[in-house]
Amino acid sequence: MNTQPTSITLIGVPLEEGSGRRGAAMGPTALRIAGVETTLTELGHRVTDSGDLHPEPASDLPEHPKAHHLKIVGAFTRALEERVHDVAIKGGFPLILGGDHSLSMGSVSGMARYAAAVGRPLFVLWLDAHSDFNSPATSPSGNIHGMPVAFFCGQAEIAGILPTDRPLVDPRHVYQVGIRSVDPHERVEIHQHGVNVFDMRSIDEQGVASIMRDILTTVINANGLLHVSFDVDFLDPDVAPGVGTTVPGGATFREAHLVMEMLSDSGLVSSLDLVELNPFLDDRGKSARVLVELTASLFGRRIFDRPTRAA
Ligand code: 6HN
Ligand code: MN
Ligand code: MN
Ligand code: MN
Repeated sequence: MNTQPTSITLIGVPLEEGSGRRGAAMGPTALRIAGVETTLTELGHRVTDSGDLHPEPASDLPEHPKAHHLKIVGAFTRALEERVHDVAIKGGFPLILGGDHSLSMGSVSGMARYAAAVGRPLFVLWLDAHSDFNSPATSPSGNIHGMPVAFFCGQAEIAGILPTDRPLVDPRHVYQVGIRSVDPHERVEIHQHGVNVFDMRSIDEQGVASIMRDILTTVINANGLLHVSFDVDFLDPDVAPGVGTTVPGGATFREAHLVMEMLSDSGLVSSLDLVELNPFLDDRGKSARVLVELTASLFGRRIFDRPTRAA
């Protein structure tokens, strides 16, 4: 069981320009108001809030008709890549308070650089309604929050945001769970590149416990690090309405909790994104509170203690 006290560094990323609408920039503030820091401190962890990133727009990046707000998203990607890498290399756990999902281009790239430095493979658990495997060439919207997985797998080199010789994530090390909205090009791409997809039908048929057991066993056997990227729209909109891209038929409260509890038991998680929370669309802080609850489960909160079992 992962009840070891962890040194957690909160990194606020008030980024909304990747999403094509306003509101997600208020996400870090809402998560702080919902008590993320005290909740984790009460579980026995050391928590440092490093504040919000506020990079200047990257003047060397072009305007791009099919990758909106590239100068802003690119600047956040660079700043977050650096910050996440620095926290991890000092032995800390980067907990990213988003912000829209384009921020994962930075967080996952930073963890990929760290994983390469320590000689371990990086795995990514992508909890989302969407595959986020578009590129500027394939995206129907031009919104970069639909592109991060393709980016950190080296399949969407968006106009030189990060060097192309950076450590990439092997698409076969990406596990997507909760998927229920995939664009036509994405469907082809994720299949071609071997991304592991557990859509909502898989959850219905197999249950999340069996899916998670298989994923965790693979990561353990590879001595891997595991980055978890939690998009609010993984959850059913009834559970968490505070997100701009709701898709009906998402994960229930209990399914999401079980995922987090099993992740906690595994002790494998190295880093976490909480993304796409849009407090402007939320119902009196409901979604922010759910995210903090789920984060508490990932960091060791239990209903009852039970004997450890192998994943
Ligand atoms: N997200 N596939 C759509 C697009 O515009 O590329 C939606 C992307 C949603 C992204 O929820 O993080
Ligand atoms: Mn997403
Ligand atoms: Mn999504
Ligand atoms: Mn391709």
